[in-house]
Amino acid sequence: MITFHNPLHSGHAPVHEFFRGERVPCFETPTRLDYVQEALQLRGHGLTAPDADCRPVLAEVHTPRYLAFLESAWQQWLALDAANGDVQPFPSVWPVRTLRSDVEPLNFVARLGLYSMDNGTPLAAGTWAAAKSGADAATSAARRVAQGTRASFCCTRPPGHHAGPDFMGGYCFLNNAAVAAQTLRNHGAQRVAVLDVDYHHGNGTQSIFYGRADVLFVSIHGDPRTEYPFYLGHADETGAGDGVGCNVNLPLPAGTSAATWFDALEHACARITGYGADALVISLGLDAYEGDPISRFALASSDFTRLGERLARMSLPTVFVLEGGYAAAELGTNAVNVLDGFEQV
Ligand code: SP5
Ligand code: ZN
Repeated sequence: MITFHNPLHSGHAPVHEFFRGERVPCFETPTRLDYVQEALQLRGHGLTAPDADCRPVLAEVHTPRYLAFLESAWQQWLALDAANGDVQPFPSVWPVRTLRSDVEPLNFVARLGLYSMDNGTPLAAGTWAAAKSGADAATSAARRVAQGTRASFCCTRPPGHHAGPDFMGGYCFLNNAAVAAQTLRNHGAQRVAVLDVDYHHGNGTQSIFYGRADVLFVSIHGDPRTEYPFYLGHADETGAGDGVGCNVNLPLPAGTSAATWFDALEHACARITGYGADALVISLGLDAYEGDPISRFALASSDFTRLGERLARMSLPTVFVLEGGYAAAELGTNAVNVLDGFEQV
């Protein structure tokens, strides 16, 4: 499968995140992508450099002030104190209910809180360049499919599906799947479906398209009553305004078996068929894997082959976009199993 990689991903290499108030090593590491690229090459998939600029489409899925903040966030951090080059910035205050988010504070950490949904998404020196280059790869992958290629894979990190119109979160900065979906729309697809199979609900993608009828968002994920991102992803979120009926959440309890997960996948596929999508974007998180260190579904590596086979039977032009998956050593096998399963049908 034609695979667009992200040549700048390793510049995004924060060291630690927080778990229950303590610093722990980051789960979302450059090593993850090394494993995926190694598996791709071993199994005969080449790596192609991005050949499109995401800028125009980025402006269709994120707000100008968020993009302006993110692009210069690291320089803003260094401007506070030159010694900050060795320190990761984290937000410490957020504009929750009753507080104003329309006025940008002059204080950097307050701005960081304005544009973040959590304190689990550390910035590093190369974050913007890595995220931008990843969105270029997503644009490139979608264009290739719009030009008639059956399927493509955007092999990138940091992931994207938690990033909303104007915020980062859940290790995500720019929403690569939304960029891919919008690119397909801009190149002739009338109706695009995004199917999110990451363990965590794709709150950012949902929010970006929630009021639109031209993009269907369908997600299978851990029940947000117990699983991150907690505050979105319930079954009663079905879209708003023009987008009523174009959002489908299929939350499953932590501990759900592969058999039950595949039942939900059948339901998801039926909804996509019923919608009449003419192109498909897969938010391909591999953290539904039984060995994932931060997730609690039970898919085996062989189940990812089955997933790819089932997606191929949708018979839609398909763009795969890498999201989460933190069992790094198995990530390559699991991701490429999906792609090979797809191509074997
Ligand atoms: C793209 C994606 O998969 N983002 C996931 C973000 C999850 N952030 C919360 C991580 C919580 C880590 N909990 C550690 C439990 C260790 N036992
Ligand atoms: Zn995830």
